[in-house]
Formats: sequence, C-alpha cells, structure tokens
Amino acid sequence: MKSVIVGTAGHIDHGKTALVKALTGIDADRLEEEKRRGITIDLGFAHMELPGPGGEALRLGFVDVPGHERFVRNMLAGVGGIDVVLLVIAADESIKPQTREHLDILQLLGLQRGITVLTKSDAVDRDTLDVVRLEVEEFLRGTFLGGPSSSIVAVSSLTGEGLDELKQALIHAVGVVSARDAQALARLPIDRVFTMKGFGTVVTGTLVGGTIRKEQELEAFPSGRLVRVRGVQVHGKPADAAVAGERTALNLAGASTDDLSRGMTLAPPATLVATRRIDVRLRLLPSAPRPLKDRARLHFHAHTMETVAQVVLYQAKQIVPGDEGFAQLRLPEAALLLPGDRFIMRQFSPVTTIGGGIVLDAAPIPKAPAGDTFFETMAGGDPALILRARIARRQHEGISLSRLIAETGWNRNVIEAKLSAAEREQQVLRIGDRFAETRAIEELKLDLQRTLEQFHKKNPLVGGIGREQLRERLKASAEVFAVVAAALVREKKLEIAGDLVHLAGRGVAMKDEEAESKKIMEDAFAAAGLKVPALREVMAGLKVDRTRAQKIVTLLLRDKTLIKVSEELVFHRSALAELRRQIAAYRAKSSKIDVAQFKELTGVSRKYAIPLLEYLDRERVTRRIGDERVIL
Ligand SMILES: Nc1nc2c(ncn2[C@@H]2O[C@H](COP(=O)(O)OP(=O)(O)O)[C@@H](O)[C@H]2O)c(=O)[nH]1
Ligand SMILES: [Mg+2]
Repeated sequence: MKSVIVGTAGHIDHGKTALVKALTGIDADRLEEEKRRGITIDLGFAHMELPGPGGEALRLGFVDVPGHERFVRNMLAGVGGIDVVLLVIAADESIKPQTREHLDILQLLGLQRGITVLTKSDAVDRDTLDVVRLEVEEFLRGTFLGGPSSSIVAVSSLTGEGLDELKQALIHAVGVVSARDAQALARLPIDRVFTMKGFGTVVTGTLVGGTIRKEQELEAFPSGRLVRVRGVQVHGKPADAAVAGERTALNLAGASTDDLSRGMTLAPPATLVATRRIDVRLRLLPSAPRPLKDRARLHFHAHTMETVAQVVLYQAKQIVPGDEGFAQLRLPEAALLLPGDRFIMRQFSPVTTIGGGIVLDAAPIPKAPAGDTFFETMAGGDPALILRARIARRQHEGISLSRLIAETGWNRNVIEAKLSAAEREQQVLRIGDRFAETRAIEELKLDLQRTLEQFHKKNPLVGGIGREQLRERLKASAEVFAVVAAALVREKKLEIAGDLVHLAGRGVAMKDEEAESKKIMEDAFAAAGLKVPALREVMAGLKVDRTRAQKIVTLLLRDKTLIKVSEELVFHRSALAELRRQIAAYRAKSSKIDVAQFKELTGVSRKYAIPLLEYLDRERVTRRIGDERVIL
C-alpha cells in the first residue's frame, strides 16, 4: 500500500485543523490547551485511506501544523517529512503573513506537490471568492503551487462543499508522488516522546526512509543510546514493520522519556555518524531584511531538530537577499544529517524565516575545504559521480565501504552497484575494504619512485630505505603501501630486500673498492677493541680517495657501526658494548671507579681513558663526582 504524508500550511485561524477533521474525522488538536484556546500549538496527526486511480488503497497520514507566528518552530518540526501540502487560505481573509512564511518554507524545503485550498467558502459570496482566487493565483505564480497542473480548490469544512473535489485532487497529487525508498537506511526523526500506560516509552515520527521492524535495535542520535523496538504502530494500528513515508509510533525498550526528545533521530546502530559541521548550499529569501554575513549566527531547523548554527561562507563575504552560495554550518552539538537533507534558517530578532538550503556534505574533511567542483557534483545528484568525488577527495588512501555508507546514507548494495562500472573499467580500485581512485594510486606509485630516486641520489652507498620510513614519507597506510609496493615489484621497478626498499638495479651503487674499503675499516676498528688506531691512519691505508673514504666513515657512523666518542676518537660499537659489560661487572665489586682504576680495568692509556669516561658520563653509565665516578 502506498503511504504518503500530507501536511497542512497557512495562517492561523484559516481552517487547517477544521479541514483535516472534515477530511478524516479526526480532531488533530490533541492538547487540552489547544482545545480550550481553540488554536493549534503543536503538531497534530490524523490519517485516512483513499482509493487510488487504479482502485488500490492509498494511505494518507496528515500532519496538521500550527499557523501562529509564535509556533513556526513547531510547524518546522512537522513539515520536514511531508510529501504533499495543503496550503490553506481562508476565503474571507486571503493572504496573510504566515501564508507567505509557510509558502517560503515549503519552497526552501524543496517540496514539489500540493493543493491550495480556499477554505471557509461558505463565509463569502461568489464575487469575493473569485477575487481571492485571482489574488492567490498571482501569489502562487512561479512557485511549485503555481504551475498549470496544480489546483486551487474552494472548500467549506462547515457545509462539506468542495470536499469531494479536494479528495479527487488529493488522489491525483498523491498518485504522482514517488514513494520514499523503503530499502534505504532507516531514519526516524522523533517528533514526540511520551509514556503510555502498560507500554512504557513511545516515540513518534515520520519515517523518512527505510523500514523499521519489531525487535530491531536502533541507535538514538546524537546521544548514541541503543534502544530496542518492542512494538510498531502505523497510523494508530499495530504493525510488524513501518516503511518509509508512514507515520510511525515505536514502543521502545532501553530508554526512558528523559533519554529521548524531539529533534533526535533513530537509525540502525553503528552505521551513521552525527556531525557538528555540514557543508551546504544555502539560499537567502528575496524578502530577507539584510544580507547574510560570514560568521552570522542563526536558528537552524532540519527534520524535527532545531539548534543554532554559525554560517561560514565559502565564496563571498556575504550573500544578498535572493542569492545563494556554498557555506559551512557549525553546530553547537552534533546532529544526524545526510546529503540531500533540507533545512531552514531563521534570524534571531525578530525571529523570521530568512532562508534555507540543502546539505551537500555532512562529513567535511577538517582543514581541507572542498572546492566548488565537489559541491557542484554533490548538488548534481548523480550517485555514481557523487561516490567518485567522495573517493577522489581521499586521494590514495581511499575510503572504506562503511565510511561511504555513513557519508551518503545509502546502503551497501546501492554503493556497490553504482561503483561497479567504474570498478570494471578500473577507474576505481578496491583495496581490501576500501575504494580508491586508480589515478591517485598511480600518482602514489610515481611518488614512491621519485622519493626513492632522490634517496638513492643522496645516499649512493646505502642499500635502500627502510620500508616503514618510506611508508611514512608517502603518508600511506600499511594496506595501500603494501599494494603499491607489490605492484611496483611486479612491474620490476622496485626491489625489496629484507626491510630495505630500493629501485630496481639501484641501491647497490657501492663499487668493489668501496665495499672492500668499508670492510677493511670496519674490521680494523673491530679488531682494535678500545685501543683504536687514529682515523687518519686507517683512511690513508685504504685504496679509495679521501672523499670516498670520508663518505665511508660517515656511513659507518650513521648506521652506528662506528661511534664517535670525541673529535679524534672513534670506536667500533662492539668495543663500547664490551666496555659497558666490564663496567657493569666492576660494579659488583665497587660502586665507584677513578681514572687509575679505569686504566687498569681496560688497559687503555690516559689519552683514551678521559674521553671514554666522559662518554660514559654522557651515556649515564657513570656520573662524575670530584675525581671519581659513581657507576649508575
Ligand atoms: N464558516 C466556516 N468556518 C470555519 C471553516 N473552517 C474553519 N472554520 C472556523 O475557523 C476557526 C479556525 O479554524 P481552525 O481549523 O482552528 O483554523 P487553523 O488555525 O487554521 O487550524 C474555527 O472557529 C473554525 O470553526 C469553514 O469552512 N467555514
Ligand atoms: Mg489549527
């Protein structure tokens, strides 16, 4: 059965609640105060069924909104989920301030379908009705209610005149509305929370997408509380499931009425992410009293939620009335919003509607503002292009499937289907759990080769760069690095020896004499123990020239084969390790050692003893106190 939500809109006292009652038999003014004062304060709900054009049943859920200017925020909590509007204008009063404001809001929300109802037709004569009709036609021109296919119906809720015509118009309007996606991820913005005797906590809302079943687990956003659906009611009747486009009541376990409130959203657990920053396209109404400045603070309304937002404009210093632009909205607390969600902005004082817009991205990357091209693609609405742009902006790191689900609100099947062509044509690569643009991966491959090229140039005597070091330089994750390195190895551009990575045919640039010299030098020092030869002498005895010899020394110092203890003295690391062992063993006998004892212990002359002891002080093996050293 097709379910569609019909909302009312229009100025106070124009007969919205009476019209809903005349159509459905249900009085949507449910609060005691509403009945006593005869005005609608909060949202009211009703439902009816109508036979569709092909004889099938159409289920209509009604959301009746307050018309009073003081309760526009309640009206906003209700219109978010509607598919078709009944714009109510009393024939005896014609267009009034909230007629205008509500129509502005409906336009900003991007509503496509509706019927204009001239109510209280019994209260005016024919001529007046004709005049009002002309006024209203003029008023609606250029709006979604002004087209040739949208109707204006005169009705009297008192006498019932025009009701049949209105029902026919409703059947037509509801028939052309496309059904909301029941396969999408479920989202239920909460509009009421209360307790019912014998049931416990109950929430209601218009299910904007997906399906919610009995016994299902849901997460409340932004609090993160997990709840379980004990029972489902649709349009006042128990059901096994509620599907997109239905007025839904859920009996919940796991939360009290204190834990939930209007403005929160229920969705499948651990799937979506609430956010405090959203990138949007926003539009300022032509009737807005002044330009919208960068950093302005405004009331922000989306779905049933209401908060304050700061506007950070991306392009201009300001947006003038009637114009639009890209902006980031910053919210004081996280909210669950997804691309495509519409919102309304109202200024602080006086509190009036000045604009609204559409969410383009609820997962902006910090410190990397998206450009116009990205926003245009998001606004363009082509799912494949949207996914490609979301993958591309993550460069070679790509984006995981679960993150794509969170960013788009689309389910796994949709995403995989929309990416299948790009994958087949190898424009997009799948690496483990993530998608990356082939171009970005190719770029990383080049980057890796360039980095190695530079490394080899700078370090001609080094066999290669450490895997981990290279990965960090490229800012690549282990997963992506492994894939790229493996690909380059397959292409014979790269070789990996143990932990070292080098370009194919490079990294072994050390010529024979050099390698031999290196070995001679290392061996000379290793054999000398602490009685090391003068560096100059060793270098002079090598087959290579001075510059080369110097390079070999630098190399041995860098990889800590040789260790410099003073300007003149260089030791092999094994000799210093042996020294530490000797000192540690000596400590068993005495906690102190002086220069003479040190000379005796190690067999070195004073020329070596002093720099070695100073080295040990620096290394915190010993500490000098007067003429002695304490062994630490
Ligand atoms: N004569 C007449 N009065 C109406 C009609 N519809 C509503 N009213 C009256 O107008 C007043 C406001 O109606 P209500 O439905 O509460 O207006 P709302 O504020 O737009 O919901 C009430 O006193 C209704 O009885 C109508 O078709 N004809
Ligand atoms: Mg009312």
